[in-house]
Amino acid sequence: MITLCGFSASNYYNKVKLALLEKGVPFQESEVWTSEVDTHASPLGKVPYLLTPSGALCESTVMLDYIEQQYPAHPLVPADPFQAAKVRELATYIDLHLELVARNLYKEAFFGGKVSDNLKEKTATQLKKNIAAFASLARFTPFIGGDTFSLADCTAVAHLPLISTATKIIYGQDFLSELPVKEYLRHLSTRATVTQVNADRKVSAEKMVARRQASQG
Ligand SMILES: N[C@@H](CCC(=O)N[C@@H](CS)C(=O)NCC(=O)O)C(=O)O
Repeated sequence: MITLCGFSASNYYNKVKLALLEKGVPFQESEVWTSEVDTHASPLGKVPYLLTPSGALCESTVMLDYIEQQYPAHPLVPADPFQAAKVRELATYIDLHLELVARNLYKEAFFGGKVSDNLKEKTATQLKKNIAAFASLARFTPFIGGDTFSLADCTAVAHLPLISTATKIIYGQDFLSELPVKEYLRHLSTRATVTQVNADRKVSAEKMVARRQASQG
């Protein structure tokens, strides 16, 4: 049995959890907050990480690749090497060029901190450029890469709502609003797996807020 460590309010945790649920892989969850991470398993102290019978693994994309190879049933990547690469290309765009850039805003958007005006400006310019590029790769027909659910959907479902919310809070405008993201997420939320991830996320987010309030006295 493999164990997914982290917490359900984390978008990277949910990317991996959704893949495990979609593939029907038996797994257990271990709630680990960032202050409690085993740095032998995840040396940068990040969640999620995976405990497997062969050892620990960190980095969500690496985990998805391991899960895909270890449990080939219900594939999340097409068999054709080029189509498989296209799915990974899309997932990489969302991870690196959208989420990682929008992450600059989270401190102020979600955690009561402050982000400098300079960083907000730089992030807006970068995000606009990257979202336009992403738009030329994404399909939404009805899945992010075309007519089949793939690991790029696990990435999109986990990250796109955060990018919309963060840009709306910081700039007063959802930077993804010109793409059919709302319809896409609505359609995806009819899947039992996504419903479960979203329900667990809400409970975990409330717990996270309560923990923060308790630690601030
Ligand atoms: N590249 C990592 C990113 C994971 C990540 O940033 N996780 C966040 C939670 S969503 C975290 O652990 N942040 C705490 C930290 O960076 O110290 C992955 O794909 O797993």
